[in-house]
Amino acid sequence: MSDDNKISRRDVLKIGAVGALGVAGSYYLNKISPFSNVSHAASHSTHNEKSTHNTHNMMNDKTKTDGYKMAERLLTEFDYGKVTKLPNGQTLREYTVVAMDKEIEIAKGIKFPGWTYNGTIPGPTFRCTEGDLLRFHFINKGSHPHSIHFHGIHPPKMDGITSIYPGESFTYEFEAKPYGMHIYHCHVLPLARHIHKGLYGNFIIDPKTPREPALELNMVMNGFDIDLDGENEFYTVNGYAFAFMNHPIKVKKDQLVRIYLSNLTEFDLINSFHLHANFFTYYPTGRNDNPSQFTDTIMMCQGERGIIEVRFPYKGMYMFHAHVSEFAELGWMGFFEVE
Ligand SMILES: [Cu+2]
Repeated sequence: MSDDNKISRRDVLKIGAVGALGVAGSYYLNKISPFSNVSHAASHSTHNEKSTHNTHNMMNDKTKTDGYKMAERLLTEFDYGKVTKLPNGQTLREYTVVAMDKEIEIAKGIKFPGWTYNGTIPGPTFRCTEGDLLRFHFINKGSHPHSIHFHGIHPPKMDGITSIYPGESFTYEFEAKPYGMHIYHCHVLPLARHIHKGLYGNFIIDPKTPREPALELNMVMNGFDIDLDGENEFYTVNGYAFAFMNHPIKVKKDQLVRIYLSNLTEFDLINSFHLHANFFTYYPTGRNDNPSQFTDTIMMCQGERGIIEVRFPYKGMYMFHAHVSEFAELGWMGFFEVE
């Protein structure tokens, strides 16, 4: 079949996106049009070629833009909530989560009209310990209905499949279980659009016996479809293209590094994490009782997540990136600088 008469899954998604976004979608298309190297009509292969010149500039940008600062902050910031003790001794953690529309800088000079939790893409990294009682006070100040769907074990009525309309609020309450590396995201239809616009993040439930001390890093793999054609023009970790390429993550030789990694990339079936010149131990879903892997490359479908543990035996620069070459060239690559 030629490309002309083939109706792809992406074409179907496109129709869905236009139908759902209507006037707002057109507005954003017009708004981003000055960024001429991302053509609305371009196919996946051609926009990759067109992006080459700009991405080369982005790869060599050492300035600390707002977008970069957000990605850097999300790398090491964990939200433990407001902590109190209940009469029965249980720890209660309360979080306030506000859905809001916000423009996010996702590459140098490129703004994405995001739907966010608390103003960042990805949203905050919620963290707690197995057995804690969690209360997420969700307030929708956005322009569309949203929800929070948590992965984990909880009563179905706390599962976040019911729309919370703009101006409304809802409190999700459940006990944190099982321990591991989880995610959360909006679960309102059309799902691809609500997730892709930025409503997702990592959700870590620590085991009751703490893990070994380490340099802990939070990484969410994602993509941005800035022209709303159902294909991503940028791929990142933590929301900013080439963030850790231009500003390498500093680690110490032989130090234990633990990465909480998830894939929330919409429209592409898989994403991956590849580390150069080293091997790591990978724990799927952050479970020590799952069979682990000792490797330098893992792949993840959307929603898949896990924990990477690694030590660097030599000083120097270690590259890491998606092993899907196109994703790497469109923003998803970085360095560890071992000192
Ligand atoms: Cu939503």
